[in-house]
Amino acid sequence: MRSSPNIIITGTPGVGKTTHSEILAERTGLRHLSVNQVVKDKECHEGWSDEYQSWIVDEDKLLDEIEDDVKAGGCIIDWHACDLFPRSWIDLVVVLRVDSKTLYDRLEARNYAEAKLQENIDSEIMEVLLQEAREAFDEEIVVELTSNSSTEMESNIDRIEAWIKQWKTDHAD
Ligand code: DAT
Repeated sequence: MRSSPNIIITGTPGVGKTTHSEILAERTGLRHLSVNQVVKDKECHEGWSDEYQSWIVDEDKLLDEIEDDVKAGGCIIDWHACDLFPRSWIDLVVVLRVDSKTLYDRLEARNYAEAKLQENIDSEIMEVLLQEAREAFDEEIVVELTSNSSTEMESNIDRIEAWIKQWKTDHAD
């Protein structure tokens, strides 16, 4: 039994996963587990895809690499996919959402190539990550939150922080 919950923060690139995760980690003492960083640092990949401009992730290796940490609890898992994580590891799945214009501006600021930019905008419009989360986890642990502005981000963080406190109270000995 873990004494601190595990939370996935997911969504299309640019929605605000890293920003939310970092602030939440600072406020709550939970650990920001950047999957991107683990994939790079621990080489949980089979090389770089030029087409997708991302690592070709070796999911088995990645899961082996993070298993002990996640099983101990208290991880904020930041990744643009969620259906690879075993259900028993996860207590809450937050899917961040952004309107297309805002996402366009954020990805353009990151110098994304037009094709990749468009692919991500389409994915956001089609709610790909939200569907993935709802298919992979019980619906009651999947929460959709909008992240268009810093006011929304503040409110999201307050909500998640309150949820963590409640989880700890409910799971105290
Ligand atoms: P992700 O980790 O999902 O790719 P990020 O946290 O790196 O996204 O954020 C992308 C950019 O958008 C970054 O410059 C911070 C900004 N941003 C994120 N969430 C925001 C919000 N709710 N309001 C304003 N700016 C935000």
